[in-house]
Amino acid sequence: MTRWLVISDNHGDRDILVSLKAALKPDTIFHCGDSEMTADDPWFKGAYVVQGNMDFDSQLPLVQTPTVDGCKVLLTHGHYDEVHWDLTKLKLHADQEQADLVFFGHTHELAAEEAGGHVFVNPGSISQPRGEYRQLGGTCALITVTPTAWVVQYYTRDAQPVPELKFTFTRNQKG
Ligand SMILES: [Mn+2]
Repeated sequence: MTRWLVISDNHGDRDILVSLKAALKPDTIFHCGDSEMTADDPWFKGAYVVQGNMDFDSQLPLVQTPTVDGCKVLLTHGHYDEVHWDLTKLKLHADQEQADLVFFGHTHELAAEEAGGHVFVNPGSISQPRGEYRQLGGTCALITVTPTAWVVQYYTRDAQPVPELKFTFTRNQKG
């Protein structure tokens, strides 16, 4: 069982990344972009991170597709997949990559759903939230990976779990 932190769109608010890493102690970190930090920032050491539309360090990759703990992940900010519109393009991208999990940001609205054999997680913006849950003041997602499930639990900036924002997805058993 491992715990992954998925976080996005802190827009230069580096302090919140530091405090959440310390509080949640994740095994692996995925940053979905718009950090407004540079690729060599020590906070990113050991983390998977991509470039958002507000990131100008070309050392940051646009897409990452690592296999972590036996799960194929598609990590992307989402602006090139036009996620502001709907998830049509992102779903095609996920099909192409045969991704189990897709982590994206850009909309600043949290979302967790299964579609077409992929689990899509938008952690929301930790610093500039929009949409239905913006009153939480910013969110990230902590995913507990077990052999049979991904449990997505959203957290607030003060590292408190939001009870109604917990989603369990059964892992496809691929032989
Ligand atoms: Mn953003």
